[in-house]
Amino acid sequence: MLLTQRITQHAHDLGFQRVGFAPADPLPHGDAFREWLDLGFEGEMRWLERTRHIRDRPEHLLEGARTLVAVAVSYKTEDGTAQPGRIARYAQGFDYHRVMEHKLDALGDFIRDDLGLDARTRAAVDRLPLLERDVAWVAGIGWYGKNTLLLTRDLGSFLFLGELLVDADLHAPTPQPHRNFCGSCTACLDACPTQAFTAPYRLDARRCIATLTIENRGPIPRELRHAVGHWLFGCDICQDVCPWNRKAPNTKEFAYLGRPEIQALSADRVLTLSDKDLDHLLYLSPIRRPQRAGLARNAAVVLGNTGDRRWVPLLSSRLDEEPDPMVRGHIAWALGALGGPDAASSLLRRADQEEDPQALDEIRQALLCANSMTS
Ligand code: B12
Repeated sequence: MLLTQRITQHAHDLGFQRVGFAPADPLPHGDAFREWLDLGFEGEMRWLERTRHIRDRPEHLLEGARTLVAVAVSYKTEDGTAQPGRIARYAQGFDYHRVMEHKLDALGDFIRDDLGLDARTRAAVDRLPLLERDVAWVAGIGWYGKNTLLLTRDLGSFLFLGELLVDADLHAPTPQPHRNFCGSCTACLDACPTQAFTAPYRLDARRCIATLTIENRGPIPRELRHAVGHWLFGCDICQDVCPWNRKAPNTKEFAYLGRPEIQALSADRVLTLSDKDLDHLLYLSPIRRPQRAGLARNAAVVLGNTGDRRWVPLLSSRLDEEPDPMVRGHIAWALGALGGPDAASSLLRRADQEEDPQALDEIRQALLCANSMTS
């Protein structure tokens, strides 16, 4: 059996559903990445700018790198999140970084111990500066959808990608970049509620609900809050509408199946759980990333978007008790969005005590909103 066949077989045994090989050469879409940065589309994700010249150069990640083993695994699950508040599918299970890095390290051990290759390897999953979709595309795993996600015909796009860099030549056949099967379909571009796609294959990440609810540490821009809708963490809309995802099977990987305690994390629970309880609940979960304040901010926006005034008492009590002024500002916004006399009187009461200028500004604007819909 060829080296690449044995590695592929072992990667399958480890649970990776797609495996491809590519030389560790400069990647083809490095210039597209830099143009994207020049347009400022990375927003607050300055760490992307800092890696401007290396993301398309795998050799920076492992001295003498010769080969990239690209892997993909589905995380598609039935959405089981409690309402109000939806959690993107990728985050309903355990943190994929750790699971995949661990398995890729095991693949590296297999290359050394079982195949007897004197090779150094390095696992990459999301956190290393590498254009991972470009690697998967070059390695023939799938094609770029217009929503920029890597797609396959049988597994769709609910995929995690990872790579193993190897400083040995594995004698892989020259890969063929995957053919594109999107045709004239624009369902993903049309469905985005924040109009984050400026063109096919081009996402203004500043408008993407995933950025707004996960990466963003500050306020969600007021003009985008309604469009965030019921998304508590991340967003799946541009994948949910993709025809290729309709028939894709659910994942078989235990780690990515929805965890009941995570799926039960509705927006109102986020606002009422203690820091300690939330911390325990989010053990090994990707939802830790925006920290409590980011998640509470999102929860307030979700409740404001329900249009259901039954949330006014909860929001009113949180407006008095919430320690973070940025979150108080979003709670005020939610009260303004729900409107009505009770929301207005809570806002008025808080306006007298509020010392933070930004939170006070939010309260004043929310009051205008609430008063305009007092009935
Ligand atoms: C930064 C980042 C984000 C940012 C920016 C997303 C983006 N589109 O770039 C934000 C926070 C918005 C984000 C969101 C999500 N992310 Co993210 N993210 C990343 C990260 C760390 C870097 C991506 C990057 O380099 N962006 C830079 C820009 C320039 O890339 P791009 O827009 O895709 O442009 C490329 C292509 O469009 C292509 N291209 C350009 N022009 C053209 C023209 C043609 C004709 C073609 C064919 C191609 C092409 O070349 C460009 C360079 O590669 C990667 C992990 C990694 N290290 O790669 C994960 C990664 C892309 N994310 C992932 C996931 C799962 C998500 C979410 C689904 C999570 C969620 N549910 O909320 C959403 C999806 C949103 C979306 N539609 O992209 C997965 C995607 C797996 C897949 N199937 O593709 C990755 C690969 C992580 C992983 N290891 O699995 N993410």
